Amino acid sequence: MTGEQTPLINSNDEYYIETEYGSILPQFVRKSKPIKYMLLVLVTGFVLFLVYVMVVVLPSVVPDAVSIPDFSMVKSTGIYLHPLVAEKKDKPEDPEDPVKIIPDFKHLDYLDESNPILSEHLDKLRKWDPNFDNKIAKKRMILIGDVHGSLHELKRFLSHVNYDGGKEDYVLLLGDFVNKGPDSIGVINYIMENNIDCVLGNHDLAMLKRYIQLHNVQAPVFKNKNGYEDSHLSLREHFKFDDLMKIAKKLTPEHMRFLSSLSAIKTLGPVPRFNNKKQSRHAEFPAQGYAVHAGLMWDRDIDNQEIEDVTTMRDLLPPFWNVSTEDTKTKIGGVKSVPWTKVWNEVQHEFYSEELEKVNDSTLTIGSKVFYGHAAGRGVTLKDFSTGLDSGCVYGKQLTGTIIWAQMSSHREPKIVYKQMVVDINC
Ligand SMILES: [Mn+2]
Repeated sequence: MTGEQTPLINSNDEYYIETEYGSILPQFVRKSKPIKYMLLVLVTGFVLFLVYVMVVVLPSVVPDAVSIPDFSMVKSTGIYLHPLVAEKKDKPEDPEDPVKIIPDFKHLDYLDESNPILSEHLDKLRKWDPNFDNKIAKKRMILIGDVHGSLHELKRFLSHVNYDGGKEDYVLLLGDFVNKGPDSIGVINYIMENNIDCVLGNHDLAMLKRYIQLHNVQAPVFKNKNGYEDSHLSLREHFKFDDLMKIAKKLTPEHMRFLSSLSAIKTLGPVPRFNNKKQSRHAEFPAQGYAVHAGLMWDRDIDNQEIEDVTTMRDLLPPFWNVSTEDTKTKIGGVKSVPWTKVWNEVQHEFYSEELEKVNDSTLTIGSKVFYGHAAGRGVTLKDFSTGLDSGCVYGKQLTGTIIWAQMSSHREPKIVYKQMVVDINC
């Protein structure tokens, strides 16, 4: 026998163990039994560690599944805009004119409670909103169009408007904060860490549907105040492993707790509107404000909207304009669909003229104004009773938002006015 023989055959042979060429183990190991046993223990330990990593550690890299509670269709922002003192200007200026430069909100103080015009205004708000006393005072509200995973641009926008992290500012994203862009999970983390609120868009819901499929949890329903349920999130199709599925796979229980707290529609309280086509002057009466991703149906009240409409609609179909569509090129009987905002504004203008006849001392708002995203193809669209803010940041265009606040006007008679200015950054 020589050392060249196959070691497997002779592995227990004393001769083999003594041979210089027959083993990969160095001589001092071969000669010492304790060292051999120690080596055996080490190898066994390593194998057990590998098994532990594969069975226990690796599966926990995909976060735990949590069940998704039912959603509220409509929620309040929980804040109100406490009117601010009038800005000090070098020359007198009509306070109802549009604002072009972002005011220095840090140095604009809240109006003092002792001001009689303020207490009259707060009384009106109290009568108008039964939940007013539970609301938190803020200086301004900032609504932002579709972010679509553009974390860097969202941060740049917020620094451009000097966002204070939520102390006296309230920020609301108008849905579709995920998908298409580079860092959807980064956006969700950022909005959770920086007190930013959102309404749900069609892409956000599409992500939740994939989460439901991935973890096989029960699909939640959207609940209206009147108990009406719309089970839009139940799965009607089987999703492949697409980009949204990759995002859904990374959602942690903390992400899910945050996402579950969101609604499809937010009530904003009084918001300014304009009284001419040029948007050059604010109207005398503000409107009741709503935030939603796509739009609202004009023919039903806020507690009877449906999740599919409010997260996907762009147009309304002829002949009765009471059916929504996402496609802006639909024709029925040769008649084209129209933007939902066209019908909405006509209906609100008609209502406005009727209500103007009935104005009394407690009148706070007339009509309803909607802030929405979802329509990058149409870009920023300012109408009396609607403001569209999706300007296609993820397509390299702009990220657009609007700042809304209330302040004392000293022009002509002193009164509280609501103001709105549009701000954008290049993406
Ligand atoms: Mn959308």
